[in-house]
Amino acid sequence: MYTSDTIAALATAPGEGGIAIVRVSGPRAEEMLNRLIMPVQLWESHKMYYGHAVYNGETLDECMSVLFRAPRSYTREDVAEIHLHGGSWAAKSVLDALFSLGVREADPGEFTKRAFLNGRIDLSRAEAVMALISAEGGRAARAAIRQLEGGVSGFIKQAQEELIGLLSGAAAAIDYPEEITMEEAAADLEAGARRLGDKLDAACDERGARIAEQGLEAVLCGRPNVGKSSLLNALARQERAIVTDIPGTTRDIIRADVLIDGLRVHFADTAGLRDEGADVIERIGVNRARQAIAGADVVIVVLNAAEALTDEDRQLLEETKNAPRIVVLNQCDRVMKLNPTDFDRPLLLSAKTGQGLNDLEQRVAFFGAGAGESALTHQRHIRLAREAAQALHRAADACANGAPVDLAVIDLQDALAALGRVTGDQVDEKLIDDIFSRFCVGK
Ligand SMILES: Nc1nc2c(ncn2[C@@H]2O[C@H](COP(=O)(O)OP(=O)(O)OP(=O)(O)O)[C@@H](O)[C@H]2O)c(=O)[nH]1
Ligand SMILES: [Mg+2]
Repeated sequence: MYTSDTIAALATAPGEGGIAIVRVSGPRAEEMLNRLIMPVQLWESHKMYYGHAVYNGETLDECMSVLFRAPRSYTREDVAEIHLHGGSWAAKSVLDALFSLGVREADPGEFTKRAFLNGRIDLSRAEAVMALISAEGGRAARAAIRQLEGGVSGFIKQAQEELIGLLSGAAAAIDYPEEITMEEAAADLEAGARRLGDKLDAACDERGARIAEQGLEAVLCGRPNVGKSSLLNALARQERAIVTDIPGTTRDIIRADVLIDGLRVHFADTAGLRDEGADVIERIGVNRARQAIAGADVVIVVLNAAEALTDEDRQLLEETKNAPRIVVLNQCDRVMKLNPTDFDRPLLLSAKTGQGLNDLEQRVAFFGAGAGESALTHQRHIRLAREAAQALHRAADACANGAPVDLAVIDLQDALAALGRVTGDQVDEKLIDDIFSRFCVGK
């Protein structure tokens, strides 16, 4: 067990709140309860006791206290929690009392760091704790919870096992040349390394990770007056953008964030695309619109169903034909001039009546489907998994080019070391400190 002193910190968010929890971890946790909590208890593990926090004869607060005896605690050390009334005064005075009794103030992330050093969680789970604290959308939280439950560790462990299998196959060929020929060994190694490299590459889908963590960028575009701003307002359920019947109303990019089935979608309304008749400001807006289209995860091409196609419409359809896109025939509450069969899976919609709005949301969400569900979502994991995949592909290439198996073995060992760094089987202290210092105090 990692030996340590006794630390304490506020475990709940600072400021006003229903309760404030002071957490103590280390060999002196029980002693601290005995010194501060009245009446004195036998402190049966995992049981809440009612009492008062008293120090130097002064009652600091009424409280509920609990002792989690090692190893059945968050850090695997003895952990005491004192639940006080919210607001900062009671918690601060209890913490001050603890510090004056020789308990040290915890560093950011130190509780979780102890959990890691005592082997209760691995590094990827520790990072998940941090991701969960800062997760915003439902999907980011789910990815973090999956990581916390060991989904990432499980995946990496399985990859490590496959790698060890490949390594022992190669070792067998080197040690027992009469049992297995080098050609056979090289062929097996090549196939196995390639397969595992591809699998790791697939798990490093950065787009999926980014969408799960930061949300999906959806850009509304089209020529002036087709109803882009009306559509943005309908999606946002509030009047974000100015709507008029004057072409060229929107100049700047207007954003609205919407949560669709737990996926955060950032909708952007843009200036109507036209080359002629636009003043300087509108032309700048049109340039911004083009940039937004280029960077979008999904482009929503808005057409006016009640008017015939114009050259601008045709140009936009041509420009976006290879992009992830949805073609919307808006204003379908009016007499239709456009024929839906002329378009690729068009969506009939009316920003005015709301018809088709749900379908649009579902179609948009589809572009984020699966994002972060199976993939690695953490930048550090992605970097290491990619490093491992590259080493595996190098090993496969070496085998394919007839290089000796020993050479491929070196690459396989590199891959194994990279995977080991994901879960912390092989980590240096600096990295551990870096990771835990990004936590907040009390976690
Ligand atoms: N009947 C009907 N009118 C609509 C619909 N959507 C928009 N409009 C009208 O069309 C006009 C233009 O709407 P906007 O939302 O400002 O169009 P826009 O594409 O943002 O236009 P620009 O900002 O100029 O590029 C307004 O008068 C809207 O009320 C719709 O679905 N049905
Ligand atoms: Mg507009």
